[in-house]
Amino acid sequence: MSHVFTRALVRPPTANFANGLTTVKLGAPDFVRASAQHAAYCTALRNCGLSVESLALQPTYPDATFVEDTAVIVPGLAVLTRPGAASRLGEVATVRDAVTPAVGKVREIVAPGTLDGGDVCEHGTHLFIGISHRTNEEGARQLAAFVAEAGYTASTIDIRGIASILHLKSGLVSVDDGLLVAIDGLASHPLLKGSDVLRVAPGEAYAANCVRVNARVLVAEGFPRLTADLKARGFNPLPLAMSEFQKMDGGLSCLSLRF
Ligand code: CIR
Repeated sequence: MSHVFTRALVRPPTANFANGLTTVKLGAPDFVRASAQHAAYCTALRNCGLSVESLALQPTYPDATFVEDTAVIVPGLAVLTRPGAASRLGEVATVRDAVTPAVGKVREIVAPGTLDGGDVCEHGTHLFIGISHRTNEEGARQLAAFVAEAGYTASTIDIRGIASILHLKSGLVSVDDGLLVAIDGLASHPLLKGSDVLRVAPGEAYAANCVRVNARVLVAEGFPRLTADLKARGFNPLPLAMSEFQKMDGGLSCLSLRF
């Protein structure tokens, strides 16, 4: 069983969205198209049964649309992060204001810890935490200690040698307690031994960042093999256009906090 989600926090992109951080060379995103893709994403979440709350626009932080990086939410506990990119540190404050009334207990990663929510792959009651160029060992240690209070275990996966992904969840996601989706570089990781892993075809690596939301699995549009493989395993994929967010190193999961 995966969680039943009832709510999502999102933040629409701002007109200066193209000024955010990116490592991919896919050209500048188009703001109008990004806004339309974001609106369609919100509609998809609503169609999955979630009430969607939009946080105020934050033009000072062009990456603030990637709200997932600012908090890790498990039932009854929200852990506010300390993003690893200095330009994103200021995004957390408004998320604090939104999650505090919504989730019973709030904790916070503090210096010298850094952690991006995109590095956290929740699989049942276990968290795989990516050690990346954004998330450090100390951030992972703090998160593991906090979620232990909520009955979660945690382990770390070092992704610093995998140049193709920014965050762990760019390459490893859980669609169900019984199934992980992973890129080649992660599928054989010793910590995944014994788990059922659906390997994403090398040409479809971007699609690995799919998101289970209640009865559906949101998948990036244009990746037919993963969509077909998910269907073959009994899931119900919902393809969404993501081109403009992909240009900024963002995937489907980063655009919302679901709880
Ligand atoms: C960044 O580099 O921080 C943003 N441009 C993209 C963040 C993507 N977030 C995610 O995968 N969770």
